[in-house]
Amino acid sequence: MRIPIADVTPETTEAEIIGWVHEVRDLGGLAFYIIRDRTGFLQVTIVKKKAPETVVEATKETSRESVVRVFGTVKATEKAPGGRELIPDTFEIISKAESPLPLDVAEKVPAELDTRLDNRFLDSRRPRINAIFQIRSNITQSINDFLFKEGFVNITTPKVVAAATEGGTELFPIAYFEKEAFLNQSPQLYKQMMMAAGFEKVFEIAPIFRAEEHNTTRHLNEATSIDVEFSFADHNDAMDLVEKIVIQAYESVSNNCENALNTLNVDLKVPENRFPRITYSEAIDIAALGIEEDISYGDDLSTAAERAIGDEMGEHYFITDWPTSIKPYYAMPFEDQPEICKAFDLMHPRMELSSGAQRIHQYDLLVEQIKEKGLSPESFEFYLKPFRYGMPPHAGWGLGMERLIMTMLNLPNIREAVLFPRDRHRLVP
Ligand code: AMO
Repeated sequence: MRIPIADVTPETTEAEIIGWVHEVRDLGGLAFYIIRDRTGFLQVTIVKKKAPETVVEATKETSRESVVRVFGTVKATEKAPGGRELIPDTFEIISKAESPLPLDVAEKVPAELDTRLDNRFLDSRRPRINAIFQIRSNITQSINDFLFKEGFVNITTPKVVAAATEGGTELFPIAYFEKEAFLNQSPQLYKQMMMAAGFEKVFEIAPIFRAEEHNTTRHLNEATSIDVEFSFADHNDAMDLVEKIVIQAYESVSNNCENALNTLNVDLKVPENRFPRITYSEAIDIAALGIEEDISYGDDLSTAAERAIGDEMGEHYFITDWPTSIKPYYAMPFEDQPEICKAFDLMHPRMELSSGAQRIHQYDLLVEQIKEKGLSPESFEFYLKPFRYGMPPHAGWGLGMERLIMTMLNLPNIREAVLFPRDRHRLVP
């Protein structure tokens, strides 16, 4: 019976393992085969004079990254990884790998990101890459668990839609019979509609599509958004919740992914319990001191501005009190000062992680704001209708999964946090 490699200890007497041939070192009379499965490595040691003929014959045929089944006696030894080696009685090639390999899984030969992404199935065999996706899986699980425990209802909203939510320029048009349709930029309108549907607390972790023109290290054309919307809540409640979610994601990874973090050489620091909150106007002042280009009140924050503020803050922080003019139509203006609104961004020193707001729940005000942005209320009819029949006050946010992972693990490129990234030039695999 096959056992995982991590379960083979120096005290084990016999073991059958199945795994990939990670490395071969043939010294003539003596050969070492390092076998890898997702739990670890095991050295198979073959003394050719002593080993069964069938074992020696099979190893002659074996190439790196072939899948093999090995059965034999386990011996404790200081010299092998994990303090044990396997002396085989049988050695069977289950699936032979062609040579040369398109990518060196053992990482002796470095590979460009493009080559790695072209061969993602091989790239992900590398323990370092595999570790990223084990951590990603843990984050997904912990966020789901947390939100379910808090009473949130998981929803699934359409990804083929008729209208833009976040602005018209970043839309992907698609062929949808005789109609004009788009890939959804955000579940924004649908999650808000679910407040009128009485769910009170909803969340969705799903793809969003953005036709970003530029190829950057922090934008994807298909990203994963963690979206939350809840009723009888304001922007402060929404900030408290996203802060909690981020901290508990760090805690979960810190508590459950020790091996993966070690493999990645990441010394994870769980953030402090409260993230500082600065206003947009304070953020502009900090940026103005730190960057060469001109920046003034009412401008969006450029990458350079975000970096300058991030350097100054040095930890996660919120930017609050944004000008109403540069936030989406659905953000609630302050009652006493309508030129600023109850929107916020959650920032990591490297980049924005999340945007959110208390939303406008009054029909007339919402129509006014849609018009103010130069959009036509008619194209939002399906969204506006629920606001006419009892819409509770509500708030929410969208948190970028890949950016959360990228900043947590200090990855240089957002593509590292996605199995099959979609960017301007990449549609396959
Ligand atoms: P926003 O457009 O700021 O807000 O998106 C929310 C978060 O999603 C992530 N994100 C991306 N990540 C990678 N590549 C992209 N192209 C990309 N675009 C967005 C970011 C960002 O902070 N409807 C609002 C949210 C809300 O108010 O609930 C929205 O979509 O981490």
